[in-house]
Amino acid sequence: MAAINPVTDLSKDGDIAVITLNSPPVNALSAPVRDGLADGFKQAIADPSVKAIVLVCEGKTFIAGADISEFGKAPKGASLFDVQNTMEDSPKPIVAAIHGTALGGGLEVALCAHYRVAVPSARCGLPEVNIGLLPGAGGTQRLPRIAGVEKALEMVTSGQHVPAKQCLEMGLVDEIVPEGQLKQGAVAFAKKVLAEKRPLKKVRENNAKVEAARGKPEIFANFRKENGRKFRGFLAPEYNIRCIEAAVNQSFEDGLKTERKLFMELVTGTQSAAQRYVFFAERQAWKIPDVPDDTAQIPIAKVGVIGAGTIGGGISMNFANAGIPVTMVETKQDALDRGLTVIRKNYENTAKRGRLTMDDVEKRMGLLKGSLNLEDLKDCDLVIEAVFENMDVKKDVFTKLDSIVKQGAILATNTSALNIDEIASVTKRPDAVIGLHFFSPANVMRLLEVVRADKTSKPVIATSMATAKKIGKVAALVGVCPGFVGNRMLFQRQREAQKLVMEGAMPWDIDRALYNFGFPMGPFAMSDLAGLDIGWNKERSKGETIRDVLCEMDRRGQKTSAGYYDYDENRNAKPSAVTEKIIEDFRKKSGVNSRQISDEEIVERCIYPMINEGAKILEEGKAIRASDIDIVWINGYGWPVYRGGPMFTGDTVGLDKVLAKMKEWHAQMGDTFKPSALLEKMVAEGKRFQDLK
Ligand code: T1G
Repeated sequence: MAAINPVTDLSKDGDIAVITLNSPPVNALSAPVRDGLADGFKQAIADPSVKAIVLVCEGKTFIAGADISEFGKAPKGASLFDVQNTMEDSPKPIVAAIHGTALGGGLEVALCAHYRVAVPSARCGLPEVNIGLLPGAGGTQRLPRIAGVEKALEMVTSGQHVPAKQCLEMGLVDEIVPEGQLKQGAVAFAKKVLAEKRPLKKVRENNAKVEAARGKPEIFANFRKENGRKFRGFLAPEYNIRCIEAAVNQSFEDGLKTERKLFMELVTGTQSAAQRYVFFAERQAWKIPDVPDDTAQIPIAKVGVIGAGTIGGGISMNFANAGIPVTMVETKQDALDRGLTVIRKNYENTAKRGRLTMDDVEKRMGLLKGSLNLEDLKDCDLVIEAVFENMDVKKDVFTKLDSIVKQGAILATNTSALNIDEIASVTKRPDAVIGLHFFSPANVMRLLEVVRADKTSKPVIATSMATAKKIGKVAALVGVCPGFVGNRMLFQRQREAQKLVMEGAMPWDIDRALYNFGFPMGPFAMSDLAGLDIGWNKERSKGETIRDVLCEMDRRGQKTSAGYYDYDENRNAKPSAVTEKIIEDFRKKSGVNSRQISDEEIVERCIYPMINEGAKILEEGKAIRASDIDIVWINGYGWPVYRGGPMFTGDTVGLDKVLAKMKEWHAQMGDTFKPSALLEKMVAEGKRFQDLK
C-alpha cells in the first residue's frame, strides 16, 4: 500500500490496482481528495502491471459529495473535471465500489467509472438541490442516460437517496456485492470484467434514453406543473430541470456547458448561500458549548405523556415511531379513547399512502398504553406534560409528578411560553425539569425547542437533545423567556400585521406580501385555518378587536366558512366585504387616516422587528447562536429555507438597512421599535450575525 497523500492510498491485489480514500467524516471531495484521485489514477493507468482499477473508500461512506465548506473560497487542488476525464478515458476498466451514500460529486465520480458495484445497504443520490445547487460535475447529463429522464428529474429535484437494489434495477449499479465484503467484491468484479473482456462502458455515450425523450416537451411541462407548488420560490429545482432538458435536446458536450453555466449562477447566488448556511446551521444546533458530547445521558426506555389531545397524541406518536413505549395519561376515559382513536387513524392514513405497513401500524399502536392514573408513570424515564396552558394547572401536575415518578427521571413541560423556572420551583428536583416545546402537529413539525431552565442539569440537557435526534426532530436549545425564541419573535410579526391593518392594509394584502416573500401562508389565513376563537371567550368578549367582532358574528375561520376571509365549499378563500367593513369601522373609530401600504413596507414592518427581537434574544443569551434562531424559524414557522432564516435574511438585506428602518419607526411609533444594543453594535463594527461565534 503506497500512500499517494494523507487521504489516499494506492495498493494492488494481483493485477488490480485499488485506490482507497480515507478522509473523514464523509470522504467529501476536498482538494486533498481530488489531488489523491488525480495522482492515484495517473499512477495506476501508467503502471503496466495494472490491468484494472477499483476506487473504494474507508469510513462510513463512499464520497458524499463536493466539500460544501469549500464553496465561495478560491479554488485549489486538482480539478474534479480533470479527474473525471482521466477516469472516463482510462484505457483500463475502472470499478467504483459504493457503500454508505454516494451523493452529489461522489455519484458523479462513480458515473465516470466504467462500472459500479455496491453493498445492499448503499444508497445513491444527487441532493445538490437541497443546498440550492445542481449536480455540477456532469450528473445532470449522465444520470438521465442511465436512469432515464423521468427518474432523473425526480432524483435531481428531490435529492432522494436511492437504495442499492433500485440502483441495480435502473442500471446505476452493475452488481450488488455482499455486505461487509465491498473491496473483495469489487476486485472480483474487476477480474470478471477483464476475464470476460467486457467493454469500457462510458455513460456519456449511452444516448438511447435521452433520445427517446427528444420531441416530448410534455415530459417537462407536466413535471413542472405537478411540482409547481413544492418548488415555489426556489431557483434550484427549475435549474435542475433545465439541465435535464439540455441532456435531451443538446449534445453531451453542449449539455455540460449548459450545466456549468446554470451551476455557476446558482453557486454565486443568495439562495444557495442561504441553503448551504442552513445545512451547517442544522448540524451546529446540536452543539452545546457547555454540555460536551460525552456528557452522561439518562437512558430513555419508557416515556409518559400527560394529555392525549392533539398535542399529547402527536408527541406520543413521535416516541412510538422511534420504537419507544409510551404511557398516555388522561383524566377521562372518553378523552383517552378519542386520543388513541385519532392516533390509529393517523397511522392508517399513512399506511394508505404506502408509507407504513399495517404491521407497522399495529406495532406502533402496541407501544401506546392508555391510563387514567398518574401513578402508572412512576417507572418512566421521561414524562412530558401537555396539559392546559395555565401555570396553576402545570404546577399542580408537576407537584404530583415529583412525588410519583422515580428519581433520575426527566420531567418535561410542553408549555409554549410559561416560565419553566417557576414550574420547576414546585418540585424537589428542578435539575430534572426541562421544556420540550413541540410544534403542532407534533408528529409532523420537525422543530423542537428544548428549553433550558436555570437549574436544568447538563445530563438532562444532553439526554433531551439526544432524544430529540432519536425521534427525528431538529432541536434548538433555548432559554426561558416569554415565548422562548419562536413565539417571542412571532409576536413581533403578529403585532405589526394587526397595526398595518389599522393603517390601511387589508388582511389579504398582508397575507399576499408574506406569501410572496416565501411563507407557506400569511398570518390571517393561518388564523382562519387554526380558528379565530382559540383563546377567545364569548362571555367576556366586548367587540374591542376585529377578531372579537368576527368571532361574535360566528366568523371563526375556515371551520365556519368565514373568518377574515370568506370560504367556498372547497375552502377556497376570498377577501370578504364583511371583514373589510368591520376594519373600516375600526379605523374610523380610531381616527386613523388609512393609506396605501406597499408589499415591500408590509414585509419590512413584519420582519425587521423580528430580526431586532432575535438580536435581543442573543444579547440575553436565550439562544446560543444566530443560526439556531434561523433553524427555529425555518423548521417551526416556514421561513423559506432559500432565505436562510430571519437572522441570515438580516445579513442579506444589510443590518445597516434594518437598523435605519428601526430607528425611523422608533422615532415615529415608539419603543416597540427601539433598536437592540447588539444590532447597533454590529452595524457600528460592520459585522453580520454570521460573524458572531
Ligand atoms: N461537505 C462538507 N462537510 C460535509 C458534507 C459535505 N458534502 N457532508 C457532510 N459533511 C459534514 C457535516 O457537516 C458533519 O460535520 C459531518 O460531515 C457528518 O455529517 C459538484 C456541487 C452524507 C448523508 O449534499 O447529506 O457535490 O457537524 O451529521 O447524518 O455536483 O452529511 O460533524 O462537523 O450529516 O451521517 C452534495 C451532504 C454536495 C451531501 C451523512 N452532497 N451530506 O449524514 O452525518 S454538493 C451533499 C449529507 C456537490 C457536485 C456538487 C450527510 C450524509 P460535523 P452528518 P450523517
